[in-house]
Amino acid sequence: MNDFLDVAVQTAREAGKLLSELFERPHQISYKRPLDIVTEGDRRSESLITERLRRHFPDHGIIAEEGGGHSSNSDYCWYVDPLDGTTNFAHGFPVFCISLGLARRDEVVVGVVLDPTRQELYTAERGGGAFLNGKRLHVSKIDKLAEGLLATGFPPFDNHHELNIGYYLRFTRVSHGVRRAGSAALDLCSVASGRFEGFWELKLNPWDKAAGALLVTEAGGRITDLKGGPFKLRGNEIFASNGLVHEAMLRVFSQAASGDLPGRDASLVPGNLPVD
Ligand code: 2AM
Ligand code: CA
Repeated sequence: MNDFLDVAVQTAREAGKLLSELFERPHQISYKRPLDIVTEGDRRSESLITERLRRHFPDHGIIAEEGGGHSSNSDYCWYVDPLDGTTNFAHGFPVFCISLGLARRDEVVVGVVLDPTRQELYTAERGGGAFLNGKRLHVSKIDKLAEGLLATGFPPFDNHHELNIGYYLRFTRVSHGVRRAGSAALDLCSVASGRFEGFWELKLNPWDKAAGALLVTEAGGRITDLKGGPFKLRGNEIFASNGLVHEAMLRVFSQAASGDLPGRDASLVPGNLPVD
């Protein structure tokens, strides 16, 4: 397993160097479909990563966001996000990462996430703990939702926006706030490192969450779907927390789903805001 982790770390570092160089230059943006962008960074990082993984593990499968992967009969498959946070990268907002997860028969066994801006390397092996730059990670000890900092995301091409805005509104009212920084893999790492108490998102792909999900569980956190059922790598929903605020957050999802959303307050319209 060490070899898998070592190659993933080395590969992520090389891709991180490439993305850092490209980040300093003007970006050429193309559209996969309306609102869904891709940059030279996504493509070149993916070519580099898939080339390295193929060279070291020729029989492993690779599923990569920009389509550079290949299937195989092996039990092992790499989930590659060569640039998580593409929209941030394209706009010069320095919150993006590389995410590499190795699954054995759909169970993630190795996870590596590199934030090249902060030089933060997150690593995990199943059963071996989670680490940030070599230092052991633990989820936070905050056990009250009212004292928690949360995160979510809104993929640009998502017909669940309205549902998630309902959750966003509710959680904003009952916590220290809900961040929406634009990289699901980094959000999951922030749950693992104790910066966030919880994170959820409705429509992610396996490459966004494979590595981060392992980081969270290896740091002592909990991952389910939004109803508390088992997390599925190929499923739509992900809800990760430090475990301590999990049940309280599940209650909020269930209240919101049953239609118990906060009502509109007529006084809260522009030009008519209350003065403190
Ligand atoms: P990306 O930057 O690799 O595309 C933000 O909420 C999260 O959603 C990011 O992790 C982002 O990953 C992901 N995302 C962006 N576009 C998406 C799409 N069209 N479908 C699903 N997820 C997407
Ligand atoms: Ca991506």
